[in-house]
Amino acid sequence: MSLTPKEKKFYEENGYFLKKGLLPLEWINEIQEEVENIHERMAKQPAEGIGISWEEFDDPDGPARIKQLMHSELISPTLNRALRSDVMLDILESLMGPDISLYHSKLLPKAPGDSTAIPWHQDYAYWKREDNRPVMVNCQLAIKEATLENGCLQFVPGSHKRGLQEHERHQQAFGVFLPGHYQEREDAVAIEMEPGDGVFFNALIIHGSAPNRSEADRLMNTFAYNVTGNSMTQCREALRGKPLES
Ligand SMILES: O=C(O)CCC(=O)C(=O)O
Repeated sequence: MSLTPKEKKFYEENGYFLKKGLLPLEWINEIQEEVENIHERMAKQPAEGIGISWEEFDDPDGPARIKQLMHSELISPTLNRALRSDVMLDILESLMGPDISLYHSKLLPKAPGDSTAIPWHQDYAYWKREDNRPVMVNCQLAIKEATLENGCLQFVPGSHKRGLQEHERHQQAFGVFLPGHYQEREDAVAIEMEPGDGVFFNALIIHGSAPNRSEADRLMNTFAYNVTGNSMTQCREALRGKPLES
């Protein structure tokens, strides 16, 4: 399942591309089962090898809610299967060439709450080093429905062509962001998704998301991929193409 020339052109011009029905619903059901009660389970006993950032709500007695769970492939065998599947790698190959490495996989539950917006940012602001280029590609997979109400991803189409902009830097999850944090932007488009859809996006596109104003978790997973060798510290595992050099 590679991209058609028209789909690829859309990605190149806009900096993102939404692939409807990227993964079969059976896989999505399995992922949903594997991450069931994830907040409670990880609060009790975090799994080995993962990293969690918790939401910071005003009520200190409220239940602990995960904002971001890094290395989610370690807690979900189906996410691990999905990130290396031919479906995923064939699309990535058409966007970034054959030398594909995993950079990370992270679960983004986004609990309901006023403070759960993700500020506008470009991912390359986190990843830039002297020895790399912004050739990374992300895929955000919908595990549950994503809507504007529950805080789906929003992109500023074409903003990847403007280069890397100056970001503010704070010591917290999603602490690198453009001036103004999150506010509605007229030039942004909301990417509403159904379970199984995946949106691919460029490391330089400006994106963010509104707070979750619904009653339930939004549930997404972002897989970040790098071109193998484009800064070794930013490749976790070669998935296709050249093996990682030691
Ligand atoms: O999940 C979101 O709403 C934003 C995620 C994001 O910005 C990212 O993974 O870079």
